[in-house]
Amino acid sequence: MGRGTPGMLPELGRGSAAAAPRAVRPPAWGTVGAMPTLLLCDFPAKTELPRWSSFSPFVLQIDRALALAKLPYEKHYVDMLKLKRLNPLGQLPVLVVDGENVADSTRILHRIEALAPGTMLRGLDARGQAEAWLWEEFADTALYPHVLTARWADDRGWPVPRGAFFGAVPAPLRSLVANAVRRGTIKKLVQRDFLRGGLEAAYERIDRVLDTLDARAPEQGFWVGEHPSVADLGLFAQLHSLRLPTVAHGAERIAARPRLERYLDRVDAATLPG
Ligand SMILES: N[C@@H](CCC(=O)N[C@@H](CS)C(=O)NCC(=O)O)C(=O)O
Repeated sequence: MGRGTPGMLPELGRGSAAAAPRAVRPPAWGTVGAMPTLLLCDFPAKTELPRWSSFSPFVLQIDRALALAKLPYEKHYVDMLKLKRLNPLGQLPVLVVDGENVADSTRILHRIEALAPGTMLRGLDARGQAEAWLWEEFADTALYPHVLTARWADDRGWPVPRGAFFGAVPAPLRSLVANAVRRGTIKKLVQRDFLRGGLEAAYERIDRVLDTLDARAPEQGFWVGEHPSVADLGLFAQLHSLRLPTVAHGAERIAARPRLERYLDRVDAATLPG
């Protein structure tokens, strides 16, 4: 599980990346040959930290979801020049399911639930399931900008993406390209109304959100029930990424909230691949 497969070419998988989600009949487990072949595509940069399987919170989320569902899979590190062949939107993760490219973390979670029914929403009634999906959506849209801000906009975090993501760019162009990508990321954060008031205002907002999550974090069990669900996968992926040890000012913000930290440690232990 989680090992690279440099020989495979998922870019050539059947594309369904931008298509609407469709119902998938779960395979008949126990039937010889019914187990789907799963390939999780990630960026080539590695954190070298075992509990942070990816720099991407969304890829990390799918790593943890596949571990929770106990679905065996391989990891594939994409050639960035071919990313749009894999997903026309140019984003990761993409999960290749028997040769079909499935993009977008939320769509992938739905597919995992179809492949291994009950694993993403264990023990939840219809209302609990709806709530779990809403928290997952909240995490994807409202928490991800915090991760980007801490790494890309803050000068203290910038050495991490600068050092990890641009190694393939020829040396004379490297800082030009890195700075252009950084400017583009900051511009998108401003457009999303997240950084419009500057870094200090963004951190004020981050701290308010983290305080609220700390107050809401369960002391036992998981976010919406006794078992881990898509709510935990979404929240964990973003908040665990915010506490990437090499971005100390992000990690300190989580460490300052012990209730939230204990909750994250519980999700970490329950979803660690291996
Ligand atoms: N809605 C997508 C968002 C995925 C996403 O933003 N992935 C980032 C990496 S963490 C990415 O591919 N960024 C490249 C880009 O947006 O150009 C999902 O949930 O999978």
